[in-house]
Amino acid sequence: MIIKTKKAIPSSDITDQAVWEQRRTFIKSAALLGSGIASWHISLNSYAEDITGKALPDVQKTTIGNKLTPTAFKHVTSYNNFYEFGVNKGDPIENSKDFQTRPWTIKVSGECEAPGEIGIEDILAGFTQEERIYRFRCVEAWAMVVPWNGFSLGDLLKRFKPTSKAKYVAFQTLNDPEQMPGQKRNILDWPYREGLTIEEAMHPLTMLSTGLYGVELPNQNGAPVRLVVPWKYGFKSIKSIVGIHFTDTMPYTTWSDMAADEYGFYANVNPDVSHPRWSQKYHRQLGAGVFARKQPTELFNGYADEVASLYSGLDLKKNY
Ligand SMILES: Nc1nc2c(c(=O)[nH]1)N[C@H]1C(S)=C(S)[C@@H](COP(=O)(O)O)O[C@H]1N2
Ligand SMILES: [Mo]
Repeated sequence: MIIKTKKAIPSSDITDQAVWEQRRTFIKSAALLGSGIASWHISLNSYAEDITGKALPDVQKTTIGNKLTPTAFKHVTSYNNFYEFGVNKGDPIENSKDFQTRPWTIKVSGECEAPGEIGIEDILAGFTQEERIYRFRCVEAWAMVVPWNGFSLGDLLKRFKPTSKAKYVAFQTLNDPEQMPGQKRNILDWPYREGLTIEEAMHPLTMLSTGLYGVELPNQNGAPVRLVVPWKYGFKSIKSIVGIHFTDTMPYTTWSDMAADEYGFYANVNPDVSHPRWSQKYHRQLGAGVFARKQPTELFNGYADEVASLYSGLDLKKNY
């Protein structure tokens, strides 16, 4: 009689609940894997799907990076580092929704003949917005390919006429704890600050970005204006900039001050210099999925032909 009853019970009921759940998970992930491959294939052509935001007027297409396949917009705009809005990758998109980026002014000061200010409207109207597809590599070993919109930082800097004493350029993010809840916590020495040598700042690849994928920068990506330095680790690409200062001494930078053994001033992408807690030899492409193979990271993130000459004579293992 017991045997008879058992036979009558559907298999789902006699299967131990955990085993059942496990099997369902397996079936689900097998299905996901299948669809993952399919959507990866589609995403080669449709990275631009789901783009939301205010279109930038007159973005000039360029050939820079036109052989690279951009990462999907949704990944680039939902997996962020922007500690002013929280320390988890999913925090900035949630916590920056109400961030006010108008009016916005960048103050330019220090070793220059024409210090002054420039408003975001003049930045948008006064400089040709180009599309440049750049690789972007974070210290945490994730990478992405982004069609950034903007122009060479040097074109803006020249207007303020830096003097021969301007050996470095320092940058500063907005300091506004009311709008940036992360700044109410003592996690970094606010405001976020970064710096470049004047040669790096004037290099034509170094970009002041006002948008991505043809739309104005989403708040979580550093609206309304941020730096993009494609051969350096992501933390050099400071967001929501309000201050630019020319100086003759190497400026204070937030991360290298906080953990000098982990983050250097130069921070050039270098597979041969490990972060103390992990190797930098490989990276994973954002959105490629957990089954995707790691890819080897290149010196200067693949931009050695363009920028290696900036560092001739510099020991890149010491000066990381
Ligand atoms: N002001 C500010 N800028 C910042 C950061 C930050 O926390 N605050 N994070 C940096 C780091 S560590 C990275 S990897 C990039 C991430 O840029 P993304 O979110 O557009 O990918 O922004 C950089 N710029
Ligand atoms: Mo980063």
